[in-house]
Amino acid sequence: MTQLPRVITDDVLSDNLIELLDGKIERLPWTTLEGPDDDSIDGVLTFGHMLVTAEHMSRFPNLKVISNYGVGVDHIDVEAAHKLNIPVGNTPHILNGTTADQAMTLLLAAGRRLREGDIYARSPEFTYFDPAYMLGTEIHHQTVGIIGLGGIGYQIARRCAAFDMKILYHKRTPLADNPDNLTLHYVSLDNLLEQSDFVICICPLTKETTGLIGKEEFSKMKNSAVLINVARGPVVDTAALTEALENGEIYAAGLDVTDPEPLPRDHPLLSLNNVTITPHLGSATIQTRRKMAEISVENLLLGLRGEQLLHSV
Ligand code: 8YV
Repeated sequence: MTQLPRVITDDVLSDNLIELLDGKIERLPWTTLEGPDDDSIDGVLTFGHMLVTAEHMSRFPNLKVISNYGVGVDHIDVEAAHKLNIPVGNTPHILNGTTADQAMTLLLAAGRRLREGDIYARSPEFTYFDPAYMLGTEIHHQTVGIIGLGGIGYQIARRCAAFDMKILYHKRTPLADNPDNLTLHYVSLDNLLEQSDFVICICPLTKETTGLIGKEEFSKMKNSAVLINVARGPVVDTAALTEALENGEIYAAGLDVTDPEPLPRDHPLLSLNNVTITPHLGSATIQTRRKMAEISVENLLLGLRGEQLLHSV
């Protein structure tokens, strides 16, 4: 019997992944990564955001591929992998629309106080209608500032255009390709923070973007502004965000990611009414997660055979 490739995977995998990997690899537990040197390991498949460091890679001299289920690879030392000629696969493009939908879900929910409204509508206190309660902030015709206008950011911009919003964006270099001819205004980060009613973070997590939105940045934002983070938790300084929300420096926040993730259960952010949090659901639809499983498994199998991956970073 031929030996199956030996692949370290997260201990918890989705049913999609389990089905697609069946009979194709020998699955090894995540603890293998922390174990002794092993020249029989062929691949690593990351499902969540467990760290894969240079030190890990150095212990497996025959590692042929690291395949990530997701587009963001900030939990993998990509530079170290490149030095060792280990391709790192990811699943871009297919989740752009879905993650943009999640950004809009949070924008609408935070702006129109969906979380509080839902709780109130179910509570015994809701006995009469009062036109003065729970006023939110307008969304259509407001100004949105998108930080990081990549594939997902562009899909967010398309959705904001449909809400008649004025769209500002900031990224390292102005957008080269605008296939839908959207009216987009390239501005500095300071201008974006000062002018936006909604600030949406959707940039990759890098050394440069870690702590990008902190105390100083909140002080530049409008008191009526809403912050949305669908990027990675550490892009926003959690302590500064908590303070800004508590002190009314900004109006509300909608977070799909936090730092740390999850937050400790007694974290003050969790008791604030003006924050709406989802547990990292950016790409969490049945259809998109299926496609992510297919692409990450295809990347893994191609890498194990020494062939070019469908998508790599
Ligand atoms: C994934 C994500 O679901 O793709 C990404 O970068 O943040 C999410 O959409 C997550 O990474 C799953 O591992």
